[in-house]
Amino acid sequence: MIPHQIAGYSESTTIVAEATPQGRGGISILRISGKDAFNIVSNLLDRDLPKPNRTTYAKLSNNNTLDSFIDDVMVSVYESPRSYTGEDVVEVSTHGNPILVNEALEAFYKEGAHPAKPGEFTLRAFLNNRMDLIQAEAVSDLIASKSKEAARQARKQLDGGVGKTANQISDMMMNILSSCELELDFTEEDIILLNREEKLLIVERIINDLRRMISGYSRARNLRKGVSVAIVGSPNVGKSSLFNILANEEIAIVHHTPGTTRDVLEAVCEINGVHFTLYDTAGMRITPDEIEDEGVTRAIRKAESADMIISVSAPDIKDQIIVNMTRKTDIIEVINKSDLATERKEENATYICSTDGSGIEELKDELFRRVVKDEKQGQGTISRERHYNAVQCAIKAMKECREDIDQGQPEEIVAEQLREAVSAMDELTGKKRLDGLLEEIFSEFCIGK
Ligand SMILES: Nc1nc2c(ncn2[C@@H]2O[C@H](COP(=O)(O)OP(=O)(O)OP(=O)(O)O)[C@@H](O)[C@H]2O)c(=O)[nH]1
Ligand SMILES: [Mg+2]
Repeated sequence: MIPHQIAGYSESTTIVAEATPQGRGGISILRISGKDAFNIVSNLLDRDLPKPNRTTYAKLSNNNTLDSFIDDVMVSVYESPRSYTGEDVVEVSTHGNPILVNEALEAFYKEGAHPAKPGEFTLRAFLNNRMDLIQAEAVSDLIASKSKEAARQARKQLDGGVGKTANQISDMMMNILSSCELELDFTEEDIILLNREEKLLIVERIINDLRRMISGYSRARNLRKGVSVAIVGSPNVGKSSLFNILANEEIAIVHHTPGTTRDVLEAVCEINGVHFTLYDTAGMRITPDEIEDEGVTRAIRKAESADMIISVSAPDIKDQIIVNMTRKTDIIEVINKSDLATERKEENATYICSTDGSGIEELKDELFRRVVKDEKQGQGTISRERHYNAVQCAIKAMKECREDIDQGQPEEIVAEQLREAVSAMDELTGKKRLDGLLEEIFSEFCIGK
């Protein structure tokens, strides 16, 4: 964990950690960052460090022991400020063996390096203005992404487009704000830098730009987090059969006895690069069987918490439950056993047959379509609730600001709303550091990043 008081966080230490996953492999990379990085590493090598942005072969030894040789290594040097963290950084590649890595780490500790905490390298990059907070989050998202589209989105976010858009909007806010403040300072002299119409025009533009920023949010959030889908319906409609097809694996027991599934079963699948987590559930009915009844309770709970529901019915099953959730959830109506249907009269339903697989591709397309909706993936797309809330807060302040200008309210009142909007944008990019926020964001990281 990052120290509680980020404000008092000390960057004066030199930190080290394994940047590659722990375990055996081709190579392991140890990353050292801080003002003593060059000294610490060069004390343990049989030759000088290479020039910045170069790599050299060397022997790494632990000076303090008799049998001091550790490994043949490759050493890369990045000089401040042109490094990941903005500090002096050295990366040492050893053979990929945890024993060697630990020996090398111990040697670096002895020379004065401290073990890095999760996300501490990226935290330093942020504190040294190598990236804004949204980019730092994108690093974490990129590492954690579970699907191709999620990785692509995080990669795009890492380019800093969102932060740039936020700063441009913030500049426009500042433009009106400084005009208001100057007018306040020179009330006697009747100075007007931006007239009412000009201010309103800029405010309108800001509101539009902010709206554009959040327009792709739900799509981006779904791509980032993946989408949970509960398959629900009456017993025997073929929920487990459908679950197995989508999961591409025989996970659930399929049987003609109603009430076969009781536990909630989980599987993942990727559709067009989007990550879905599927849940098969017990058929919903009133039952005297205590165990099955508990299954039904769990099915309802899962249906309530899932992002999306596939509500399955079948032509041969009477008394089918109708899923009517109080919460606004995407419900996809599916009619299974289309081979038994004499006609297809439900226009809004997707007809499938789990025994021969027909209609499954259409259902997958529908799932994908519901996730991406009609939203376009823009440059300035935000992907976290934190981003969304900050932009919403700025929109609210700007709308009030528009009203105040419109009604000819005093400059102090207009300025107050503008300050609030600027502050929301600063929270978004991390210029304003909120208590606990950095800790929360960076503790999601793995060690070595
Ligand atoms: N004709 C036909 N039978 C199907 C189809 N899909 C499933 N079945 C049959 O319907 C029966 C029930 O299938 P399941 O997948 O176990 O149904 P379920 O909804 O999971 O049932 P519970 O777990 O009891 O709630 C099995 O005998 C399946 O072989 C289909 O598309 N056509
Ligand atoms: Mg089942």
